[in-house]
Amino acid sequence: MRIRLTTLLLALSTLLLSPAAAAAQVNRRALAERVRAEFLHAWRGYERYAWGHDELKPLSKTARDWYGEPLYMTQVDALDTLILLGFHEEAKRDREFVIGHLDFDKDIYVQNFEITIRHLGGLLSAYQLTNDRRLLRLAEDLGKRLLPAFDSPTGIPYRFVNLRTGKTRGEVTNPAEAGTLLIEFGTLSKLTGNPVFYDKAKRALVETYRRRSSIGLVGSRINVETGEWAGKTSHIGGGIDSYYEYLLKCWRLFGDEDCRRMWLESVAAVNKHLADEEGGELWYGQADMQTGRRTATGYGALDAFFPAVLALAGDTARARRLQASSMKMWRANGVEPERLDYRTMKVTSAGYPLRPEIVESAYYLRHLTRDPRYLGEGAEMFEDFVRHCKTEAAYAALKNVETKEQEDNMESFLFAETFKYFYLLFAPPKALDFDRVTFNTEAHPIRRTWQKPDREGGRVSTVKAN
Ligand code: DMJ
Repeated sequence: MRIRLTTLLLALSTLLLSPAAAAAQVNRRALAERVRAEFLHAWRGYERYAWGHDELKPLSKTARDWYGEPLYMTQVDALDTLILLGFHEEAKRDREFVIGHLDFDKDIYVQNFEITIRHLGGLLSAYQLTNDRRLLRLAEDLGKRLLPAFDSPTGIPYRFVNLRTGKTRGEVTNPAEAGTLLIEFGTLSKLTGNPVFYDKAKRALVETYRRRSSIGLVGSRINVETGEWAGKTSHIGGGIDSYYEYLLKCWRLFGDEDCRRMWLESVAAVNKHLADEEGGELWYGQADMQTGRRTATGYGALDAFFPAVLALAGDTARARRLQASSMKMWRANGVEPERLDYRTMKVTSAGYPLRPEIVESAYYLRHLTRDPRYLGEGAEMFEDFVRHCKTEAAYAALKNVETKEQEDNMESFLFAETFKYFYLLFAPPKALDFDRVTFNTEAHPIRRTWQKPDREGGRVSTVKAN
């Protein structure tokens, strides 16, 4: 009842007041506390029904392991959020469990990208927050086991690698999986003093970029053995998204000037060929990577990361406009779908797997513009999120945002990202110093605890972009 009343008041104030005035009604402290309470509800469910497994299935109250045996996906992904939200007892218990049980010496093929952003990112971030060197040792062991993935003729990594044997699989990958590794591998190099991690991950990023078309766009799928594109549709959504994110962020985190150049050229091409004006609104659609010809007008929950990246790069004007479009997408059904056609606003993929990107963008925009409207958006989304996704045991994905039917699925990024970004949006700035961290794509904050780049133009590795 309390939730319904709050929702009603919020909806009324949004209707009657300007966005800024509506946002002024947001009680940030109370909302931050509510986020903590909801996080704890979901965490307790995980502890009770799935402790020691990768994920909780929130409707059947059973557990799921990605690879048949657990790699403690949720426990690693959630650790820094437990710390940042101040759940110290739970964090300690989780950390000791991970250190006591996580062993990467397993005869399983793991997806290099997913394990890098969740495990490597999670372990490195938790190490920086706790100074517990056992976490760094786990990260280093994992990093070494993932290295064979990069042993392709092009240096672009295979998608899967066996953690014990180093054998690889999956020769057709995409820019996101190839290019979303440098924050984690680069940080591992900085913290261990071993440059091999930085060099391999940077080469993968550079080799992907090198294969951009003459108009500066990358495609959707690439063969790591031949370097040929196997899918020539360009966009900013899933499969490419975080490739752009890491070009920008690796410049920010490492001062790598090659990343700066690659980012600036790439974002110019994206803004020229993928940005679309539709009825006075800004969207980003699909285009042929070679000609720039528009091929589709799809936008979705994953694309909604882009306002955060644009804002971080200083382009708040475009970031604001795109966030307004993302909010239109959210409001059309009271929760965003995986994908819609922005010309017709028809949903083309109806699920909501608890994704964080739109909240992440509200958080970045709030921090970088100080505009209270983004608090109002966050409050509105949080009410919807709780109303539709909360279950007796935890939180559940939605199978269909139009019917709000739930699905027996709760990905670990709920803890790593969605709750973290909601919390940081409402919490006082001292909860985490935005300007001193760079979030990896799984929202694991990394601090530059190593020396600033030297006078060699910020060159931090032997790999150069051309
Ligand atoms: C996360 O694993 C990461 O944010 C990734 O970059 C995209 N997909 C999910 C969240 O939606």
